Amino acid sequence: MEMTMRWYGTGFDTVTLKQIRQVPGVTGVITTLYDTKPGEVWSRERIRALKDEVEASGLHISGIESVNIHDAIKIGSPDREQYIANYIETLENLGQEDIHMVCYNFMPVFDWTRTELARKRPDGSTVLAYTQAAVDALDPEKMFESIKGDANGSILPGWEPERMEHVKELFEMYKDVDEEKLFANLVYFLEKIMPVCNKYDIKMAIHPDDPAWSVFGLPRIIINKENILRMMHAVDDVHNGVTFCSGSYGTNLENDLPDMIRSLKGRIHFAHVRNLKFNSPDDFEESAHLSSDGSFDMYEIMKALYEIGFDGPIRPDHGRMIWDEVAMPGYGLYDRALGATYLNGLWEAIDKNAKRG
Ligand SMILES: [Mn+2]
Repeated sequence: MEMTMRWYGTGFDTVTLKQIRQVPGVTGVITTLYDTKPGEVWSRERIRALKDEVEASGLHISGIESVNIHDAIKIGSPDREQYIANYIETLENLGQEDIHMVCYNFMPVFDWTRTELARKRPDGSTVLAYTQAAVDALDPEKMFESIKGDANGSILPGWEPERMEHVKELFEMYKDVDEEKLFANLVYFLEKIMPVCNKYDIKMAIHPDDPAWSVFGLPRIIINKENILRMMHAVDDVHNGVTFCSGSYGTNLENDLPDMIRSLKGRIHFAHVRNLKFNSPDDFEESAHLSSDGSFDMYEIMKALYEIGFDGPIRPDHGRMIWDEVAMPGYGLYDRALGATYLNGLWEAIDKNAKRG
């Protein structure tokens, strides 16, 4: 595996490439063109400029998170052909710039959903949290308003204000899209892009829906082992793979994370590893990465990744806000650096144990 950190780009991220370069063991970044809109073609020039900037800092681009999917593709409306053509052009440009891993998601309307961006924990740190009761009590159109105030002035990925202004229309557009239709639209998209992925060896890595169940009555499909294996078989190509995100699949306590990792051997192209602390099955908060701080056994998760021979990029996922840092919720420097170091420590121990037999 290669340890990486997510970086949103100059002007969007409070964390600098220089800082990331100084986190022990981190050699790459997972980045994006944060100011492009879903459906827009990424030009080769802009990709190259981003690459040059990252490489000048002594790091390299380990993959893209994300190239977002336009709603027309998820809905399956006639204009999807144009947006798929644009997506293919973006993949071509990325491939020509020697970038080989692209993370994306297929969640309707909302990206990841949390009900609090700054829940205070006993140690004074603040974390992202979710409680089903808060979602059930909320009008989806107010969802954006309700979390915006805690965002520390940053634009949250998947929660772009210009999209959120049209939440009502988006719900209307998805009204005939059930889980089967969404699944069929995903398969349609994947079949169209596989030739360009094969040509440039671009590994597509779908990010799970977060939380791993339906919110506000919207369909959600990338939520468990059964569904993800169905998707792997529907388009049986190594370039059709997954981002294994422990914090997203782990929102459903019925998902056995090490078992899922083992059954996805060869198809995990990217890993997000983080811990969650459950207060009840439908109230959880994003704890520190350490096993003892949350509900997951992080050793077993890393061991499963090791045992399947995972060799893609891995990154600590959302971190807590600590030491008075002001940053995009989940994406401060300090706690993610602690997470990267902890995960590297687990990996070293697992590796040395394995080699000693
Ligand atoms: Mn994730």
